[in-house]
Formats: sequence, C-alpha cells, structure tokens
Amino acid sequence: MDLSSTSEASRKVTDVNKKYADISLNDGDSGTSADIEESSSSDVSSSVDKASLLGMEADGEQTETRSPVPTSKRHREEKVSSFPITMPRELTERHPLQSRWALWYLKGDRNKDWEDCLKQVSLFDTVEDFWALYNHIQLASGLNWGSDYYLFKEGIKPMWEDENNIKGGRWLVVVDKQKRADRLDRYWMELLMAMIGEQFEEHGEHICGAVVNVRQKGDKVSLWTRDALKDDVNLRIGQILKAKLEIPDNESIRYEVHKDSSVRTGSMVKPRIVIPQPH
Ligand code: MGP
Repeated sequence: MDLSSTSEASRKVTDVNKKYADISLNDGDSGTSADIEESSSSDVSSSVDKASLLGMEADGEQTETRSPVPTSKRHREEKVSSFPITMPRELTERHPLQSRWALWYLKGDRNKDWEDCLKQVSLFDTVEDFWALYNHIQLASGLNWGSDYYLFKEGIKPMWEDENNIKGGRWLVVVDKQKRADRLDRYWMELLMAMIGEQFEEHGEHICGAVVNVRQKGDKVSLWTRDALKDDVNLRIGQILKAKLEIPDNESIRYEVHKDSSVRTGSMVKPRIVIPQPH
C-alpha cells in the first residue's frame, strides 16, 4: 500500500481530530509521559465521533447540560442522525493496515533500568490513525537526547528478549551528524511508511519493527527482523530499505545480530551483512 497517497485525506482527518483531542507529546520536563501513556490514536479518532454524538459544540460545551428538556433532546437526536450524512466520506473512511502496530517511547534515564524507561504509547491499524498519531507526536529530531521511538507489530515487545526478536537482528542506519537536519525525520518517516505499508515484498512476516535512537553521538534508525540467520531474506530487506531511504550508494548500512549486541562490551558489533557488499 502506498501510504503517501492517502496522507492528504488523512491530514484532513487529523485537522478535525486536533480540534477535539490534545495528545501532544512534548519531551520537556513537565511529566508528559503520563499523557503519552493514556493517549491512543483510537482515542483521537473516536473523540470526534463521541463529541458529535454527545451533541458537543466545537467549543466543548454540551447542549444537553444547558437545557435537558424534550425540545433539546429532539435537537440532540437530530444531530445524531444527521452526523454520518453530513460528514464527507474522505473524513470518515478508514484504510486498514495488514498488521496492528504499537508505538513505544523511551525517555532515557540513567537512574532507571532500561526496560522501566520504555512505555507503550498507542496502537493503530489504519492509515488514518497512523497519520493522526504521527502528526500529533514530536518528530524524532525534536526529542531529547537519549530518547527512542519504537514501532513494533502488536504483541512484539521492542526488546532483544522478546521471543520474536531473540534470534533476530537489525539493519542499522547511522545518521551522519552533519546531515541530521536533512535526514533523520525523513529516514524515520520513510521507514515507517515502508514498514506499515508492507513494502518489503513477500518478506513482511520477517519484520518485527523499527527503532529510532536520538543520540548526540549520532542518531540511529534501524529495522528489526526476526531471524538473523536468513541471510537472503535479510539482504533483500536491506536492499529495499536502502532504496526507500534513498541512502547514497557510497554509504553503507549493516546488519547486526541482536545476540552480539546484547553481549557486547564496548567495541562495535561485527556486522553479519553489509550493503554495499564487499567484493
Ligand atoms: P541502545 O539504546 O540500543 O543504544 O542501547 P545507545 O544508547 O546508542 O548505546 P550503544 O551501547 O549502542 O552505544 C543502550 C543500552 O540500552 C544497552 O547497552 C542496554 O543496556 C540497553 N538496551 C537496549 N536495548 C535495545 C535493549 C534490549 O532490547 N533489552 C535490554 N535488556 N536492554 C537493552
């Protein structure tokens, strides 16, 4: 599925959603992680319906509480029944994705265990809810150093230990610090669109999720796959990834086995595959 073709309609949905919902993901020190935990793209989209069905005005005032008499009730019923007719179809249509996806957020904190810093933010399974969520949260480039986003298939925890990842690995794209402004957000968005839009040919089943690590030493974008020993599959996935992100030919990306990353003590992990492949 080409997600960019639906993004315009989705943006309109998002504009409507924004009117009613307030789930901004600020990465400041204002304790916003609680807001993040409680938010979901489903909440966002349903809030439009709910607000309208409850007879709420755009300013959030409920007609019901002002005048709970029969005429007002009739007025409310009229609103309810006219809602689906008056909403343009492009604002209500939903394009289902093949999988349901969970967005996770990690706010780096050296005083906590790594796993305790990781929070699931939201679940979605339509193109529109993806855009609604994407347009509400901070861009990767706006996150604090040490933060991560993870987008994984529902049911797969974004960690090496999960049974779906334990034998897997990742394609790692290191973002050149000098080119961060041009590349980081573009790489992350293109990767998400390729992944949820099932752009990896017949290899979608091998994909677990994607990660962006926001780091002062150099940001990283990676795509996690299920089986590090399936070299042919992983190579093809890597080639598609490199093409989708438009990574220049002379720049390499590498595939690392999670087991190697998890036992690593300082030095770089020796990659299992590199693209372009050495002659
Ligand atoms: P990182 O966040 O993937 O990379 O791992 P960063 O911060 O760039 O550091 P570097 O080591 O790659 O230079 C940082 C640390 O987070 C790891 O050393 C682990 O302690 C922890 N960590 C990261 N991941 C992905 C996992 C995981 O899946 N499971 C567990 N238990 N710890 C992890």
